[in-house]
Amino acid sequence: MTVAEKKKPIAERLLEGDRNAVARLITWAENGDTRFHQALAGIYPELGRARRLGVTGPPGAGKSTLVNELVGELRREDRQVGVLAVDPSSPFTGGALLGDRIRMESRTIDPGVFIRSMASRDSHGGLARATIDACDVMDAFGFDDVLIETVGVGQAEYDVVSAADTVVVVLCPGAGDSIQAMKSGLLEVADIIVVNKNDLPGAQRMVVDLEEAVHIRLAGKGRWITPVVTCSAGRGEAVADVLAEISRHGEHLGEQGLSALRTQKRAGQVRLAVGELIDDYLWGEAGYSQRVASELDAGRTPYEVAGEIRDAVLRGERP
Ligand SMILES: Nc1nc2c(ncn2[C@@H]2O[C@H](COP(=O)(O)OP(=O)(O)OP(=O)(O)O)[C@@H](O)[C@H]2O)c(=O)[nH]1
Ligand SMILES: [Mg+2]
Repeated sequence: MTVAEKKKPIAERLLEGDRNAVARLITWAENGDTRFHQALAGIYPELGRARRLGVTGPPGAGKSTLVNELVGELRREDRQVGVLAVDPSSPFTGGALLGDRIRMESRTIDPGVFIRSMASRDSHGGLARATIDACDVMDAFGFDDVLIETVGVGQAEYDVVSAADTVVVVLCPGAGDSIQAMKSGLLEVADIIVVNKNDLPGAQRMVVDLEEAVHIRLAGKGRWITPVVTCSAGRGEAVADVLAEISRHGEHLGEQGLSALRTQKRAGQVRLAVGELIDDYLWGEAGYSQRVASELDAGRTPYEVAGEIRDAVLRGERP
């Protein structure tokens, strides 16, 4: 890289197809580095071309195997694919991510594919924000599809997957998975439910149970009725059916629906950012911590103190 190239704004380098810029920007996103904000301003007008697909589900359901197969299908259509393997449960690269890397290795030598594992150092909301940012980076780079894989075990993961236009929930027969999924709210986040490992007994039964559950639980939610499809990612069977449902969901949304959905998600992103900014301000620069301590010492309840802080902020008072 020449000195002149290094001086070029990173947003520009990204738009020109520099893969190092992809990696660097995603690292900034992960670390909550504020240099990302400036870079985003440079790429923002270019966003919106990539299809963003979330793949979630319980541990071991076959998400990585399915993602790998989906990537294969998409590559056959000559689409450029970015993959984000997001691991909310282990902020510092753990074994599962290494496993994912190895499983996906066959794809990593393909220049039409970019695979990145992601974690976040900060807790609440940090990973959701980083995932959205990383999707934006991949979108601006020019990937046709961005696949986000995350283990679906709780709210933090659902927040992560909310960066997607279409959410695929992967389940597999055995271990009471369908009941678990119904309890944990996985069905509610699903646009498509995949019963993977249909080479194993119990898959058909599970499809029937889930279809029933979808009709009971999700009826009237909107015109889209969450389809339940089955495949064997491990054997590479019926993966095209999953992709067909993904496309069908995209067609269902249509240009207007997609645009409305994305605006809604951007609004959520703004709320997240406002929360973080105000939080930083109050407990950093403005120094409200001291006031909290003294009011608590004076015997006030936490809610009383919180109310007073809000009122003080609204009055423009400094502590
Ligand atoms: N029998 C069978 N096994 C499968 C199938 N797909 C995946 N597996 C196996 O299931 C295990 C888990 O697959 P992964 O793709 O790692 O599952 P995952 O959901 O990504 O797992 P985590 O990321 O650890 O939550 C592996 O041993 C796979 O080989 C399938 O269609 N049939
Ligand atoms: Mg995995």
